[in-house]
Amino acid sequence: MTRAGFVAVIGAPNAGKSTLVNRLVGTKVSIVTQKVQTTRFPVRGVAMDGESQLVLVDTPGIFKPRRRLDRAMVRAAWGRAEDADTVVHLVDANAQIEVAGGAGTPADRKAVVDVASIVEGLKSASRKSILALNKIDLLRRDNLLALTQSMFDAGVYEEVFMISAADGAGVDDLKHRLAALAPEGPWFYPAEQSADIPARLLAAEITREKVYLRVHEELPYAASVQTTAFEERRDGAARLEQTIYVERDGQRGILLGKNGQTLKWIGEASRKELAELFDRPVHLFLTVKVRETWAEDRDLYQEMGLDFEV
Ligand SMILES: Nc1nc2c(ncn2[C@@H]2O[C@H](COP(=O)(O)OP(=O)(O)OP(=O)(O)O)[C@@H](O)[C@H]2O)c(=O)[nH]1
Ligand SMILES: [Mg+2]
Repeated sequence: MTRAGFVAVIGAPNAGKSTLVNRLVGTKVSIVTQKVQTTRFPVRGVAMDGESQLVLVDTPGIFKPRRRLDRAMVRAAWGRAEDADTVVHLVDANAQIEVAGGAGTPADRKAVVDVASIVEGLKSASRKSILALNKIDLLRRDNLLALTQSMFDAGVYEEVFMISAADGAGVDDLKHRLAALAPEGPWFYPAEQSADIPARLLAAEITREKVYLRVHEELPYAASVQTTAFEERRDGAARLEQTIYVERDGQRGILLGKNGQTLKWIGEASRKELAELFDRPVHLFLTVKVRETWAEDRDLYQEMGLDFEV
């Protein structure tokens, strides 16, 4: 008898959701950076565990949204949680413990507030979920006991796992448990498929990841990437054209860098990874355009599978 289930991984921004989904799947399906709000739309990865198939749904971080795009992201995350057979609430345990001990960065304190609001959300939706305390490679195990206890007291979790998505500790245990919880039924995808994201969208994501990695300040939130052409050439190579949209002229300058060096680095890093991913030579052509209102562009939301009206 086969099993197949949808597992939504939700959590505050930067908790490590995409890192966890990639690790469970065993390949990169969703981009990862050190910045919050990296993931902008739900991404599906597929993992097999014995006769069980897990469709892992990586979601955007849940936080207090302001802009239209933020609202759409948060809405999408809760929507996927609602639809899933199992919800994993992933928490950056290190941030929680730092703040509880009176330390922590402003980002850690923000994460604590976001986690509290997610617990409230789960409560009001009467949604039982699995708590996964992440980033345990950064802390001592005895520090985790108090955190586990206090989070369990919220009454919204059925079980707890302590993991490191980064080094893989505890991830197999979590995977086996998720596989056992999957409902009986036929698989949704062929066993060898690991991702379900259109190639041009994935290609745009890889370039956006390089933008985030290279340009650290406020610019990432002001940037978006679109693949405008994707051609298979006769010689077996792929030829891609992408546009990076930014909101202001100054941001265009930052992205280009001196003599175009920054953009060149981004293009080269992305091209290399795309060649590996698509297993063929890639020719990548990047253009930077200023479009103050890209985040108000209906088509973009449709492409990302997000609701425009939220
Ligand atoms: N030390 C450590 N770092 C981790 C772990 N898991 C993720 N990270 C790091 O945490 C940062 C955020 O990881 P992501 O996977 O992008 O987090 P996310 O929850 O998907 O973030 P958003 O998409 O912005 O909501 C990255 O720098 C990761 O390398 C972990 O287990 N240990
Ligand atoms: Mg993410």
